[in-house]
Amino acid sequence: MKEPLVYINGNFIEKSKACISVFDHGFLYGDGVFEGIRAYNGYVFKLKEHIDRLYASAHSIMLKIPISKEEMIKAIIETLRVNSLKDAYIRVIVTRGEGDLGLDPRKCKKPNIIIITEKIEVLPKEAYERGARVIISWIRRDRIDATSHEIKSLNYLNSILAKIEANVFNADEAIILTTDGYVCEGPGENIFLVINDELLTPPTYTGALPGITRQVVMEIAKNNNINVREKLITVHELFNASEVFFTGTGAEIVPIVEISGRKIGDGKPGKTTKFIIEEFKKYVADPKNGIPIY
Ligand code: PXG
Repeated sequence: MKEPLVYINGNFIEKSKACISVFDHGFLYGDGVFEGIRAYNGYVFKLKEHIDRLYASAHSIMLKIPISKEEMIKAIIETLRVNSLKDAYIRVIVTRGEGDLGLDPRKCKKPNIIIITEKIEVLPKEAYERGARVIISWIRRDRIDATSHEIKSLNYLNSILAKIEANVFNADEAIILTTDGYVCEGPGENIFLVINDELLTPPTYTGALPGITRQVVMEIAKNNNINVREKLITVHELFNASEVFFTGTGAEIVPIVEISGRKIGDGKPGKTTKFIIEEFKKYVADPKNGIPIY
């Protein structure tokens, strides 16, 4: 069988041979940025938005990506083409590059650019049908004046610790709070609540990633006369919401039916959640929301 090809700095390398140096600061320190993107039926969904976010993340950590946004878009499209893909999960990674064993990023002269196109399953399939059972993790979101998750950096240990906690308790996923105890997001998902028929989501100043799926869900809500707004959310409000769901490129939209042992609503995916899922499917299938691969 033909091996998938991975883009590394302009070259296409077979997956089993696609390697970068152990001296790369992305590997040594999580020093770099990334994006997770999806292609649906031959169109890369919200590609421009993902690229803008990638370059914004890089800007914040003072990492100069050596190719332009247009070249990056071309490279992603080309990677999908050489792999003959129409539907895919795309991971774009830009690392600080090879340096020495010290922390100083000035030692890293050339960022590495990697593009992987793959399939991904973020949560088990059953979680989508019956709804996810999640726990609130003891680990708090990194603060906005620390390694804020507004920046999509390679430093994901904060999220992984929460994921480990979910695994320990056999839960499908974790919810992460801010250091003040407000609801923030999932390890790789934003979160929404329905209270009194209104859709609520935490503001990104809680340290949550400004998610592209989150943005799309807010747009879908507005277009369908569902009130939606950003609001600081307490755990009490979360437990008593009539519906809760996660959003993310990898996860897409996941109903949440149980949080730390408390049933949410009637314990089944709610009507607003189901409506948003259906509208989201239509939205991603619309060519005007993506960039064509072929
Ligand atoms: N919050 C965080 C911290 C994320 O990493 C989202 C929210 C959702 O954002 P988008 O733009 O995708 O709607 C993410 C998404 C995974 C996985 O396996 C997810 C993400 C990154 C890596 C892995 O679920 N990011």
